[in-house]
Amino acid sequence: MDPKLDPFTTLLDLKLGTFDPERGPVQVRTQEDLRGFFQADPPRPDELVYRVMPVPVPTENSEIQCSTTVLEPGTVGDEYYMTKGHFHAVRDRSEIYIGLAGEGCLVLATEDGRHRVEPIREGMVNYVPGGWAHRSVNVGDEPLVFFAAYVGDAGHDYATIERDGFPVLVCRGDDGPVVTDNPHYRP
Ligand code: S6P
Ligand code: ZN
Repeated sequence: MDPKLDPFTTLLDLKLGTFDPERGPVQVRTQEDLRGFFQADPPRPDELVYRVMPVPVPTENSEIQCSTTVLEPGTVGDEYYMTKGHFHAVRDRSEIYIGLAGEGCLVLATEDGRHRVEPIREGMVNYVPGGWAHRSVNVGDEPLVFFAAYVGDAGHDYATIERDGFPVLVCRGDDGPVVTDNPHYRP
């Protein structure tokens, strides 16, 4: 075959989640960007919630996309800072997360309403099978940093999550994180 890409190398800072050199534009998500994903309205709309550092490649299933995510500590209402969460647009596409720093959890859900909550910590590898929506949540006091690699043509379906939510919420309790049923799941 005639190769489509040339090889490349970048240095990943295992604590900060940054690439040197950067491979693509950093995506920034503020509280305002997450309006409708948290139960409460954003109290500080301009405040940074997370950044995604991508290593873009063609969006074809012969390629492997990867990125790091840095999710700040914080809450909106009782809910810990979290990513929007998504199904892959091509539903059966899978993904791997590797925890680099901080303390978090990965909330997963199927279209028929099953859910799982898995830990994200330094050195942990999470496998996200096709068909499972996924959202990461920072339940600690430091940034949560993880690396993700996924099938190139997976794409992202955020609209289903914005409409239906996840079956459970991860909230700050008196003695730490509490996972509760989401009263607004699939209104
Ligand atoms: C991509 C992968 C991650 C997320 C990132 C931000 O498939 O799951 O790179 O994109 O953690 O989350 P979200 O839900 O805003 O894309
Ligand atoms: Zn994904």
